[in-house]
Amino acid sequence: MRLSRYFLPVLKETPAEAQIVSHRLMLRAGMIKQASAGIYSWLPMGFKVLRKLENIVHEEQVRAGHIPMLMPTLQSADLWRESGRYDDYGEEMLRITDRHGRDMLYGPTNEELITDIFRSHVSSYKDLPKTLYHIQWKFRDEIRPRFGVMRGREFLMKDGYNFDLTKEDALHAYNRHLVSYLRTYERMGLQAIPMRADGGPIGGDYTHEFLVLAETGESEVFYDSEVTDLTFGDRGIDYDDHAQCQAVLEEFTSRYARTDETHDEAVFNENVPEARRRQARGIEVGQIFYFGTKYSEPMGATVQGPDGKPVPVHMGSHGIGVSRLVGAIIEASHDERGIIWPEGVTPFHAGIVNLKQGDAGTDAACEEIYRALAARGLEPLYDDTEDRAGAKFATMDLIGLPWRVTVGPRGLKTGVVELTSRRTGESEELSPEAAVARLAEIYAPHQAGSAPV
Ligand code: P5A
Repeated sequence: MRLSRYFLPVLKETPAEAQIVSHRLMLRAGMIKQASAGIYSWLPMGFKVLRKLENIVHEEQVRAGHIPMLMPTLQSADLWRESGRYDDYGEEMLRITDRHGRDMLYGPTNEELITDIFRSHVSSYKDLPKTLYHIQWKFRDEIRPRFGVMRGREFLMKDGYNFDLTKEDALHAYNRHLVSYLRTYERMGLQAIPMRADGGPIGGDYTHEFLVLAETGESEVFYDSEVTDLTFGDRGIDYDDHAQCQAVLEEFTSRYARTDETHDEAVFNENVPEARRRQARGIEVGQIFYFGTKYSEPMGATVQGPDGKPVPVHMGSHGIGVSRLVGAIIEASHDERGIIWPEGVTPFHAGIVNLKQGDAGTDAACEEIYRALAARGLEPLYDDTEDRAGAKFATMDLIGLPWRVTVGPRGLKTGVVELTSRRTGESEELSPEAAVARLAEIYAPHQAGSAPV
């Protein structure tokens, strides 16, 4: 993409309404624009990051054997009356009446809708297990939407739902989700720690939240510092292997790590040596639930069991806050000059800065690097504007592309360009070909899969 043709409305001023750094940087970098309280338009660069996160989520869900689909945002109130949640959900639910006077709602979550789909089409235990998921906008009429996309009213969620014959199978689905979530967040350059939590309006008392530690996080958390040493890495996993998935769950959840909803000071003090006790704040980027037959029983989602008798299926639901993650990644990765995107989620792989726009040699060298990067499957953002070098550098630093190639007449005289890391600020002088080859090498591990849906 050439910057002269793109739509990147960066702001010079720091917007006064933004209280936390991710919100400020998303506005300044031209990623989002507030449409109304807690509701945002995703401008091109913000949208690009959102799509990258969606792709990672899809890839990891499909890898775990989960099936993508799409349900609508608007739902009929009748289904929610069946489960009993229509009245329970309270003021967070946006209720709408259509022209025929029918009660509708903008879905805050989809347990009822998916249970209805399941009961209409699945009748035998032989069709189990099944896990279906989608990535769709949700609406929760939060009393205090704030912090930009972190606590929106409209937000993008990946929500998945498992249907199993037995509790044991459903707990395997739970473990499978835990493993796939660990992989998902690590690919986004994040450490998200599973912590014992509370079921809230979704239900169930077996649930973990995934938290990214950050001072601006809305959740208060208590944990054994050893949990921050754990990484999933690139180990192999067989998602059908119950014992393997259970072992990962135990590895990642056996140490004390809880949100304030379930924190128990006595247990904390007794089980964690004082030097390892931590109290901090975190951003909740996902939550997994096992709730058994809470929805299947009242809604009649039964299958014929092996003995011919109908049994309600065991269910769980599993959510990732996709739009919130954009903010969470920025909270975890920025400096005073702007965003620093992890390679796995960056909107463009590298910026190209032309120090002397209009100079035939410099322009040609930039065009060649642009073409060569694209030929390697990389997407550069070429600053081909007439701005001064200082302004071009400031924009690149603000929008946070992990790598910058700087091209100027002086370097070209000796056949070199400069490759600079946004994270360390370190620069290397290389031939244009070597710079392209180096970027291809850096990004190779992040280009492995193509999105399955
Ligand atoms: C699990 C999937 C559920 O709704 N039902 C379907 C279950 N869980 S949850 O924890 O309530 O939400 C899942 C994730 O969505 C994100 N999230 C939000 N993101 C931005 N703004 C909000 N107002 C908001 N509310 C929830 C969180 O990341 C949460 O973990």
